[in-house]
Amino acid sequence: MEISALTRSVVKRNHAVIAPDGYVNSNIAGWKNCSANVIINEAMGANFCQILTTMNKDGEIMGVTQASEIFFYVVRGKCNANAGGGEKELSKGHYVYVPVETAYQFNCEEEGTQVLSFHKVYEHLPGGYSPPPPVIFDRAGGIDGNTYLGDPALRLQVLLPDKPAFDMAVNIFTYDPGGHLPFVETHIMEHGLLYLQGQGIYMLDHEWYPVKQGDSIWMAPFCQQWFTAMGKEPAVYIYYKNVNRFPTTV
Ligand code: UGY
Ligand code: MN
Repeated sequence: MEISALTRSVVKRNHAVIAPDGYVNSNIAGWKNCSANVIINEAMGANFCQILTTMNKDGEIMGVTQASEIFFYVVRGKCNANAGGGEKELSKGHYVYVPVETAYQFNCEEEGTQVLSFHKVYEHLPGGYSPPPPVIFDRAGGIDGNTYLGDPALRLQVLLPDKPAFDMAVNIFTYDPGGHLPFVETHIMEHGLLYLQGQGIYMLDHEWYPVKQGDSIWMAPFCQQWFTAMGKEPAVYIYYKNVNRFPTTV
């Protein structure tokens, strides 16, 4: 018998592990017939937001970005997407980057379609010499997984262009069973991630967590991090990282 008083989820000062068993839905204006779970946001201490939305019958995700850009990724199912005048049919692995001040609309074509989104207040480049990035429609399946730091057990797909106009990176990290980060990372950049496949052990600030498909993790700036994949299939997670801005204000 499962005991409902137990969970693997934890929320700490500088990291969180959120398993789906703890989800409670929120209502988001303009997002209709959807179950939206705000997994990470400022209330937790983060500087960005991660939402996992399940679209029910006639589900619709609609709005106009203001100060925040949004990256949408289809985890499963099918939907139709409009953003900045462009329109596309999306299925698993397709994604859309919506810059600031841009209208977007997603309509569910298959009940149960799940969409992950990362939201961040866009930091304009000083001097205003570079415009914000454009809308991007793409799919992860078309992006090469480059070997990470010389280890063929680790592959990294970089979903957004590595250009100064972008202040957000979203990557997909694949680890073969037994593959692991080559060192404990200690860095100022923040992460939000969702496990798309597999399982393993994450070390967050010297605490050890078993994690698997469906789990999310928040890592605050300087949260120390290390991961190793376990099991019979590769472990795969998609993650957010703030990039390309000088973070010091003093
Ligand atoms: O990009 C990164 O910092 C990445 N290697 N971190 C992580 O997967 N925890
Ligand atoms: Mn990292």
